[in-house]
Amino acid sequence: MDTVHNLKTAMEQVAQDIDELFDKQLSIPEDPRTRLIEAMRYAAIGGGKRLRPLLVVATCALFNVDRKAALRVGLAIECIHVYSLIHDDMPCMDNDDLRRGKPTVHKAFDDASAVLSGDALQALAFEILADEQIHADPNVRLELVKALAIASGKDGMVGGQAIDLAAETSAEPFDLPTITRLQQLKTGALFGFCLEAGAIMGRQNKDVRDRLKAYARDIGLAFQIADDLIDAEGDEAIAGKAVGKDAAAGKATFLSLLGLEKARSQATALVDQAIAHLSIFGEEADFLRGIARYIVARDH
Ligand code: GRG
Repeated sequence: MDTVHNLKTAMEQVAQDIDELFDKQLSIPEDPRTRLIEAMRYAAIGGGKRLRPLLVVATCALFNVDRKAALRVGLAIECIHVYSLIHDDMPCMDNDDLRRGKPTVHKAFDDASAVLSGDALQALAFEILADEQIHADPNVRLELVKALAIASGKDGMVGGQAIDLAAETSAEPFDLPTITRLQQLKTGALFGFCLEAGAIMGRQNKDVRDRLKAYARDIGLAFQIADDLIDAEGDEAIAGKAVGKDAAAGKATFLSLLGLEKARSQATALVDQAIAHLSIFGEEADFLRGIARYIVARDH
């Protein structure tokens, strides 16, 4: 079987495993929390590419980490990702009606359910990482909790989102270094966690961690350029979300700053560079290489 075929199978398997884990974590209680848990299930189950869990599983596989434990780490990062999508879609932020091909949580439920389901998913991420099923050694669990807190908070995703919101009231459009920093925080930090988590679970040394971090940094930027291209040229039905939003908002993006041709070649160069960081690994890193290529080739 070729790598592309293998990657597709691995993605489908991880998606199924993550759905099953969410289903177990989010059973509907017989009390008035029903609407909250239903909103969490609506957002979390049956959608998305599950790229972040896939990255965790692929990195953990390099170091022969137990797949079940790797999937639980993947579940934690997906909780953070889903919470960020729910909150980002709300009227006070991006105000979107469509996500993963269906109405956004505040549309299907209401604003309060969207806030609370996002909040509860965020808390659930840390509950999962702190649980003994992740790793027998509490130091490993603590390291994971700290890494995810940094990646998702003010020095990571939320910080990036705040810079993004600041762009709307900025007198000048943001320049390339500012957009790069914004994206490294907003989307790159969570990718960074996925690779770092694999290294933490596999108890790797600094050199290996640095290489994996460098891979994550490059695929994070390539992912964002691909996202800009989907927004500019993509199809709403395939993307599963509104497209054409950046240009309509007059937003500075990699695409608006670099132009179509340069943005495409930059994405390809970033993927090549990401793959070069994996040179210390043999064929056990082929999944990570395949994911890097997939990130720029995707249409949704
Ligand atoms: C609201 C705290 C807070 C943060 C929001 C990540 C984010 C920050 C907002 C999401 C908005 C957005 C479209 C960001 C661009 C990149 C991105 C994260 C796209 C969605 O990720 P995919 O393509 O989504 O992995 P799926 O649905 O496949 O999981």
